[in-house]
Amino acid sequence: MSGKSTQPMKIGDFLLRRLEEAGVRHLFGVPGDYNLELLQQLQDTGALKWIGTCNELNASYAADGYARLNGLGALLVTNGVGALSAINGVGGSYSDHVPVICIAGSIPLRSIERGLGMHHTMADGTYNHFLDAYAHVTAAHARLTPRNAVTEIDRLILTVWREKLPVYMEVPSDIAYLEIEVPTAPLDLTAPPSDPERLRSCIAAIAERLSSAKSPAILVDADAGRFGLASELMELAKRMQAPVAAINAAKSMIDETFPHFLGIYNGKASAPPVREAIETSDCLLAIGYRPIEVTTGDFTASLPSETIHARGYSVDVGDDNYQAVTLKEVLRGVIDAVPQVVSRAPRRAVAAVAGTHADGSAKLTQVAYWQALQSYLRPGDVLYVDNGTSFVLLGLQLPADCTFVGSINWGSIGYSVGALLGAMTAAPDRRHILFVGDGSFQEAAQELSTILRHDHKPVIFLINNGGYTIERGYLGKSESYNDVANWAYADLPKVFRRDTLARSFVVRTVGDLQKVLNTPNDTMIFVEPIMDPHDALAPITNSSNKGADLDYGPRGPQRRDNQLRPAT
Ligand SMILES: Cc1ncc(C[n+]2csc(CCOP(=O)(O)OP(=O)(O)O)c2C)c(N)n1
Ligand SMILES: [Mg+2]
Repeated sequence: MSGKSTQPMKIGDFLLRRLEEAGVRHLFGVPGDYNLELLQQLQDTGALKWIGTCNELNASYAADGYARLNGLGALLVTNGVGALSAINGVGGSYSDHVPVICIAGSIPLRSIERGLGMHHTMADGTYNHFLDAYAHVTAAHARLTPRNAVTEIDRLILTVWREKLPVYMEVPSDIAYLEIEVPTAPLDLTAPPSDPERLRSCIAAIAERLSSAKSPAILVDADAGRFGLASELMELAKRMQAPVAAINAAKSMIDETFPHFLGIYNGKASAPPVREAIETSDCLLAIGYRPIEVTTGDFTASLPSETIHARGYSVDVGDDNYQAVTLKEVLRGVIDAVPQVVSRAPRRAVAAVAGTHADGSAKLTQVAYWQALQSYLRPGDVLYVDNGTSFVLLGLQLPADCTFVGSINWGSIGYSVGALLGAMTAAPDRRHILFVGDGSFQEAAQELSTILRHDHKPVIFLINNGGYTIERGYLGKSESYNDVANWAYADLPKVFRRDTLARSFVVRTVGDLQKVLNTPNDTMIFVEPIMDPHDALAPITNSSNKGADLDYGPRGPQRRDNQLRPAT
C-alpha cells in the first residue's frame, strides 16, 4: 500500500516538508544557537522562506497575520528567551482561534539526559518549564525525539489544522540532522468526515427549525472565517432570504456588500435594525459564538433562547447536542434541505460616521478623519486595526472582498504591526492598510523595518494623539501615565531604511489628509495624523466608560471625574 511506504529523511527536513505540505511557505522568527541547525536545513532545502523579525513577539503576531490570510502560519524561536517572548502572541492566536505552529529549537537531548545545565534555562536542572507554559496556550504540544518525530509532527500539524488553534513543538538541537524513516505520502489534511447518522439528524433538525421560522437569522463569530464557511453561510442566507450579522471579531468574514448582510451585532451598541433582527429572530443560527464584553456591548447582547449554536465539529439544537459533525458538511446539507424563500426582502443597516464635512483648513478631528477614510477604502483591501480610537473602523462599511485583521478578543496592542508583516507576506498583491495609534505602534515599531526590508508597500495611518486616548476613557483623562513620548513617527521609514522611497506625511488639517488620500500607492505611504488627545468618537468613549465600571466596580476611581467622556 503506497500510504505505508517510507523513506529515510532527516528529522528537520521532514518537519519542513510537512509544513510545506500543509501550505506554509514562510517561517517567521529569530535565530538562536538551538535553532540554527534547523534554519540551515531550511536554507539548504530551499523549502520555506525565512522572514527574520526584530523580536519573537512580533514573529508571533506575524505568524498569526499570515495564518489569517494563508490558512496556517508558523514561527521559529529559540529555547526559553525566544519562546517566552512569543507566548503573548501565541496566546492571542489561541484566544482568537488562529492556527499557528510555534516551533522552538530547544536544549539538546544529550543535555537533558545527562542533566547538564544550559543557557536559556532556569539553571535548576529541569527542562520542561516552557513546554508546560505553552500547554496553557495551545491545543497540543510536544518535544520531538527520534522515536516520536513522525507521529508527533503529524499529530501537531493535524491538530492545528483541524482545531484552528495553535500548537507548540520543541525540536532538540541535536536531532534535526538525524535520519529516520518517514512516510513517503504527503500529509492528508482532509477534514474528518461526519458520523453519517449524526449528520443526517443534525441537518434535519436545523432545516426543520429554519424552514418553519418566520424570521430566521444568522450570527457569525470568528470561526465562520477560520473554518472557511463564508460561502456556505451566504448561500444559506440567500436561500432563506435571511439576514446575517457578524460580531466584531468576525468583521468582513461575510462580505459587507452582500444584500443580506445586516451589520455588526454588539448588543445595545448595535444599529437598531441589527439588534431587532438578531434578538427577535424565531430561529437564530449562531456560528462559533464566544461572547465577551467587547463583542456584546458590555453583556447587553441577548440571543433568543432557542438559538442553534454551531461550532466547527459540534452543534447544539434545542436539547440535542450533535458530536462528530463537521460544520461545512452540516451547512451544505442544510442548504439543500431548506426551501428557497422568495417573499422576504433584504434589510440593510447602513453604517456611517455622523458629522458634516469640514472645510480644508479645519484642524483634523476624528469625525472628519473617519469620514474621509470611509471613501478611501476599496474592494479587496486588507484592513488592520489596533486597539484604540482606530476601533471606529469596525463601524465603517467595508467594500466587497475586504479582509479585516484585528486582535479583538486578546487585544494585545502592537499586534497589528506584526500582523501586517505576516499578512503582507501571505498576500503581497493586495492593498494593505493599517490603522494604529501611537501607543500601540510603540510596542512593535521595529517591525516597520522588516516591512520596508521586504519592499512591502502598505498604507499606514498612525494617529499621533500623544498617548493612550482610549484608556483615558477608562481612567486618567489627563494623567501623565496615559502619555507617550512624542516620536517623529513620519521620519521612521527613513530611519528603518535609509534608501526608502516611502512617502511620509504629517497631517494636521482636513486638506492635508485629502492630499494624502490622492497619493499614488506605488511606494509605502506613511501617514501621521495629529489629533487632540481628548478627541474620540462617542462609541469609543462610551465603551471605555462602561469598561471602567465593569473593571473597577462602583467604588472605583473612575467616579472622580477623571474620565474622558463622550462630547456633549
Ligand atoms: C500588550 C498590551 N498592553 C497594554 C494594553 C492596554 N491598552 C489597551 S488600548 C491602549 C492604548 C492604545 O493607545 P493608542 O494606540 O495610542 O490608541 P489611541 O486610543 O490613542 O488612538 C492600551 C495601553 C493592551 N491592550 N495590550
Ligand atoms: Mg494614541
